[in-house]
Amino acid sequence: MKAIGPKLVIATHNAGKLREIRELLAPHGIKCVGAAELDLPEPEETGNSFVDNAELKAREAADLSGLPALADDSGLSVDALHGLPGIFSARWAEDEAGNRDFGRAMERLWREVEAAGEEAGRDAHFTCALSLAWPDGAIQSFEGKVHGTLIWPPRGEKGFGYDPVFMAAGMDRTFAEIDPAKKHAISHRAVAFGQLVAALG
Ligand code: ITT
Repeated sequence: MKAIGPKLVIATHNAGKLREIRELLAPHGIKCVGAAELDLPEPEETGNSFVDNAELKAREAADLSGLPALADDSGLSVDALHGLPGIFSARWAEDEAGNRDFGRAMERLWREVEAAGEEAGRDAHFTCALSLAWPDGAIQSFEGKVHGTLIWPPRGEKGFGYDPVFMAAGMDRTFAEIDPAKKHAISHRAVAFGQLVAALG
């Protein structure tokens, strides 16, 4: 894979993701700059998959900044809802004005899971697609998942997004109750990062 540096644009406007990506990149000595710091716009996510959307975000940021750019597209897929909200995870939290409220998104999620009945189960997984785009047109993508179950009511104050309702397989606390280091040991984002770092060689 091509080298990244001296500076990498993190093509996200999500503060929770940016924090996690910085933590995951910290041991690799890569200097990062967030999309908001560079005043980069938030592209419309028109893709039909996590990888499609990660690629369009990374491509736009690399083209506009002239620097290598890393984008993350991620979400929570619920078996009982046939994979929803999936790529619509952020959109489920938005009102008509575009303001996000994940309390509301989690309530909708639970309401729909209950409507699906107990036999539909409570299994869910997070997916994270990471795409690295270079200004010369090169692009490379990676995808990680973590499986678990939904719990109700939401628990914990750490993390972001849907973390308070997700318990990874083998754990007895939600992603919002565990320390960031524990989440980084197993999360969908950490799995995708492992692949990216291995490809960097
Ligand atoms: P950018 O596109 O600017 O990166 P976004 O929030 O719009 O930010 P996505 O379209 O990828 O990003 O939406 C993913 C949503 O899925 C995100 O808003 C979270 O609510 C949720 N999500 C992703 N990873 C998560 C995690 O580790 N823990 C909890 N929720 C997560």
